[in-house]
Amino acid sequence: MRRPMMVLGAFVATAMLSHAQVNGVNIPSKYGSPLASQTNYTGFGDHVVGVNYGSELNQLFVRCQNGVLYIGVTGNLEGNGNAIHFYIDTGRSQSNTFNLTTGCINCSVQGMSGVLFDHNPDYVLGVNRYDDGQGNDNIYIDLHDLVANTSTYLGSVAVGQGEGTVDFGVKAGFDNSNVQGVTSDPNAVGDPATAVNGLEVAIPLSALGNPTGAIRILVVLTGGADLGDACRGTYLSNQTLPALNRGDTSQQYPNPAWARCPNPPFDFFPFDFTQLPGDHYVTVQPCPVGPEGDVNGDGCVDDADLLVVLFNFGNAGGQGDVNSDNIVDDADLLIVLFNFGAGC
Ligand SMILES: [Ca+2]
Ligand SMILES: [Ca+2]
Ligand SMILES: [Ca+2]
Ligand SMILES: [Ca+2]
Repeated sequence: MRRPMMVLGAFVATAMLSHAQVNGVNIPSKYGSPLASQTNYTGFGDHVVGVNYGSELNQLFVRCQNGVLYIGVTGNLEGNGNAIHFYIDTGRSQSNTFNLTTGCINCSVQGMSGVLFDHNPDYVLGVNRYDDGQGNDNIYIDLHDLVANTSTYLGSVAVGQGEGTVDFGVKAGFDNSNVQGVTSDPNAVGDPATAVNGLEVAIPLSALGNPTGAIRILVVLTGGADLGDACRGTYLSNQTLPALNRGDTSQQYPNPAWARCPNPPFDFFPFDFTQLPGDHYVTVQPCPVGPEGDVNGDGCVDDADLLVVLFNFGNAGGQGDVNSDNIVDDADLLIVLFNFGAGC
């Protein structure tokens, strides 16, 4: 009796992961432990009950499943064009800075050109939110290749409306309902773990050049950009994950402000993460796309995959629809059975 129970338990756990929508809701429940937590107050305003401003980064969650990198950030984005940037190092770049000359697609990413990082980012996923106050409230997503010097607008997803899919198979969802987490008080920063909603993105590793080595990620919160002024660049907030004060949490930093200007105590020019103690990135391992029939993406076709198909049998697509014809039926079952044992 023990083995079926264990198999069923593993199935339920993986099915919960696999079913999870990329919607920004209840992020910790889908990922487990955070890889980074905020220890710096928010200089971009605290989103509390009754206000519509505020942007903050609380905790960073990452998992990789079946060739897709899932990233969750609990927190908020004000609908004024504020942005969350994901600086991703897949091992292609040998430089800890970049110079994008691609024009103005999410100007705030271009405006970070010249910033010095602890890692060597080669891709940036930029997500900014704009709410026109007339019913159009979206996040806008773009992908920048820092090595090839290209920027691509991927599409938009409505805020608070669940999961959306944009170009390159990237999925995203943003829920701005958080009123917990860190505060705007440097003397009472608050508990980042109390925030559970925010931004989620799912990036197929194919959109990142199918990396095989470790992936390093830094998340930053920014405001607008002024590309017309060689000094100003992007308005960088004091909220990053890992936190700006990661190496010395007794220190509370203000907003670095314009990333290419001196601004005490950040009197660097340009802004320089290497001058701050601690490594400003988290490290995750890429995960391969499993063999055909590997429904749960653990690299092995076994009874757990069979159970996923059986439990979803008759559904109009979704989990268990191995051949993506929008029905879970005997054709899907046969694929799993035909490949049974592959990769195990
Ligand atoms: Ca808060
Ligand atoms: Ca550093
Ligand atoms: Ca499997
Ligand atoms: Ca099918």
